[in-house]
Amino acid sequence: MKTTTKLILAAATIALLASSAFAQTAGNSLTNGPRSPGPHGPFSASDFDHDSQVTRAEIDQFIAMGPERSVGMVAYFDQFDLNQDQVLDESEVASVQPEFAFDGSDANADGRLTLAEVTDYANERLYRQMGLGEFFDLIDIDGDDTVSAEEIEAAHVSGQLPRG
Ligand SMILES: [Ca+2]
Ligand SMILES: [Ca+2]
Ligand SMILES: [Ca+2]
Repeated sequence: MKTTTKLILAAATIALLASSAFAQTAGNSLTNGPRSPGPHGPFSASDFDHDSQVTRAEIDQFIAMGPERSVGMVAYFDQFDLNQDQVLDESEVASVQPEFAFDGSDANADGRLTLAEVTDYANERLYRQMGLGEFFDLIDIDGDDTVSAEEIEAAHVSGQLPRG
């Protein structure tokens, strides 16, 4: 066998291994949850300038990065359940954009999502049940278009924003 042929085969093998490792990771995140959870949920993820508060501009930018965040997870599920059988089968799951929209909700890790699984997952956090802009308004008690560190802490205390 020529050296170049061997090299091509080696490269193909590496590519195959890399793609199966990627598929493994993607399957796990569908089951195991958001890739970068923080202590303040969406207010950790959207504090882009790390000043411990979230402005309207920051939350709007975060929503634009994940359209499911504008409507809540159950409403977003409906958009991908094309045959309306209350299950996202593997082909429907494959059509989900962004890919991470339902991360964490595949409780039995079978690669399919039932409406019950997504509803149960959404019910664990108020911010998964409603549009994130609406949730921002709820936590922004003084209505100054900024969720301050104090308002985040108040939401932890009230239970509207569980820690972690
Ligand atoms: Ca900020
Ligand atoms: Ca379906
Ligand atoms: Ca405020």
